[in-house]
Amino acid sequence: MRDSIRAIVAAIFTLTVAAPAHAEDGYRLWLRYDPLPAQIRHRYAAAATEIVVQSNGAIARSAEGELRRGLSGLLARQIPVGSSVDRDGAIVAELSKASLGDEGFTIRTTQIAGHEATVINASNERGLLYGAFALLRRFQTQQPIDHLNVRDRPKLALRMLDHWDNLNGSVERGYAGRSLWDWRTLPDWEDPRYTDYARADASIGVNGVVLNNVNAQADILTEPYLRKVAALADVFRPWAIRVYLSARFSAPIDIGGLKTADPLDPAVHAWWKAKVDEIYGVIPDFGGFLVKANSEGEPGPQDYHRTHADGANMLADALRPHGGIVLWRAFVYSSASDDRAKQAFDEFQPLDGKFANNVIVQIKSGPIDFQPREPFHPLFGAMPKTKLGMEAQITKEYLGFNTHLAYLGTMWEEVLSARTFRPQEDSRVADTLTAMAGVANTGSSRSWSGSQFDQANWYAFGRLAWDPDASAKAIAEEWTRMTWGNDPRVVNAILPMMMKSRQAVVDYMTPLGLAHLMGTDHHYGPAPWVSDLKRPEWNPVYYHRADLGGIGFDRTAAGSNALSQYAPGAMRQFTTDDYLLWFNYVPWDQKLKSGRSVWTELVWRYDRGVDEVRAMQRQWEALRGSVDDQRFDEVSAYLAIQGREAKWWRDACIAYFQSISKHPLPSGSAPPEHPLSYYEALRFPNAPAH
Ligand code: GCW
Repeated sequence: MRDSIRAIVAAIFTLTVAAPAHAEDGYRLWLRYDPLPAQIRHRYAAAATEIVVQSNGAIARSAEGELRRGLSGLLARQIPVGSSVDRDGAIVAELSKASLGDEGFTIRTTQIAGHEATVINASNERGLLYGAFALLRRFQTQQPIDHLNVRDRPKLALRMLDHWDNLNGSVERGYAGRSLWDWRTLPDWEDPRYTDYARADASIGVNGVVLNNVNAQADILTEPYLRKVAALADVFRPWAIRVYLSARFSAPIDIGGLKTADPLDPAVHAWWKAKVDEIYGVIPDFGGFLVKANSEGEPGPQDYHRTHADGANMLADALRPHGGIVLWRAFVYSSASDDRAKQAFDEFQPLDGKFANNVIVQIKSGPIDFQPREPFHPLFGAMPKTKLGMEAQITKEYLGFNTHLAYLGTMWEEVLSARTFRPQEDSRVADTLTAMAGVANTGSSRSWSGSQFDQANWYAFGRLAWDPDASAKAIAEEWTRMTWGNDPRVVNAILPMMMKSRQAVVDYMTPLGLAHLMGTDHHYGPAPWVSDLKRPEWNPVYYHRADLGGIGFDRTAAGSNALSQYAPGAMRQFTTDDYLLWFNYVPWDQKLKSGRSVWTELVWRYDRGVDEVRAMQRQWEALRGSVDDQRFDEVSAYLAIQGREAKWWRDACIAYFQSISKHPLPSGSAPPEHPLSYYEALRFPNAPAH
């Protein structure tokens, strides 16, 4: 009897004391605001006694609410909101006459009305909002908050998330559940989750959101949908976020009853103008259109023998009176080109100077398609008279979906800091940009991104779009502290895992500059052997070109000469073995800088990738008990999946390449678990999101 009472008491104790206040499912992202340790709270206490936001707009109210929510949580007491400074330790946000830029801010420790205060200043409320999040971040990461003299502003004007969300609720290449937008219940029901989404975006500086897939349905432009879009725009506006839509180029035919979508046809022009006017009637701050045209079967101006510029400028004309813009994608390829990697450059570079000034040409980070490693896209720096944006893929279509831990900050840093050598000798990719757009990895999953660590990629994208010169490592540390806590043991374990993770994926999927070896269509798992697809550039064999003599795609002057699309100075960056097989066809026995032959190096790198995942599994296991069980278990399980799939990639690719190279495995390297035929026979009809 006594034992059972004790058991009940113990159970109640566990429930009331040990259970976390929140389900640890990752919903709160990096905006957790759990109480800081007591001694840290004590240190901060005198500097956060009240909140005074002296501006009346909706964005200022967002800033005030977030400061209150954040500081009250972190400091474990209600911080009052006042209308004037009447004690030491106020946190003040107010507009200033100083010109701090459209979205910039300062945070300074100073005196107001004889009281010590921390003051956020900005030229408008957007700056106040970003300043509020920046200040909260200091608390969250336990940085000093005295003697502050911070000045910051975004380096890029446009920091966008592109959602590849379909109107039926599915998400193309989305691995985090269904679309966040419930088109069926909008505009009547504004799910509170829309606000949480906007808060998260605002906290990292995202200021534009494309709601629908670039493979667009024209229906989004019809009146019922526009009212739904307007409802979302209303939710996002107080968080300084504008709404954009993907526009289907054939919309005048699809929903407008016209016979053509020819951009030079006056009726088409008039249709778009009227449509745009209608949109601004319901969404006065509508951002503009994103367009995928003449790409993967989408309609476009080339259907009428017009150029990309003709198409983009026609839409830009309609948007200009309202201040809207066109984001025109440069992701084009076809079987006509002898090398897919060259086509976008060949089509777009000659159009430099032909695009209207409210058009941004949106270019994928690399010349093919978001592969684990690509050289930077040669268009960066090559269109000095055109505004350019970089499209990065946050959702991990080619890096293991949501179950592989791969921190993409390092990948984007690599591209952004790459030297283009044009238009100036010292130009880097980052210097050529007006915008960055990230293909979102969000969905209805409780963790938003479908995994705890994929949240880091959403976070890092926003922070890099704000400052393309920021360090991926510093961003990873910031995110880790906010998401997993400031315990040095935890931070010191997670940070190296993140920093090595992307190279691990490169190694176990596509080492040495290989690319596009994944299964057709669904892109799940390895299939380097596929050679029978209708279009040559859909086949993995097109990309690796392995035969008995060697492996790799010759893009030098002797081959496709894609290399010549780069400035001569830039080419030097591609002489490392990381890009070897992207640019060169090399004999299997050629010796590399490592002293190993190409064949041995290939196997060695596949092994290194698998070993790295095993190391991550051990490093994570050591954190058992140091982070909450719920998230710990999810990460453990996903790392186990990653471990299995890394080995699958390694085994299948080695089995295949060995069948081509006819070389024995280097000593010490384990033979693949199964014969090649086993891997070739695997089928995945239910792989997600294609
Ligand atoms: O990488 C490919 C994807 C397609 C995508 C396309 C694009 C939206 O596999 O799903 O379509 O790129 O970027 O347009």
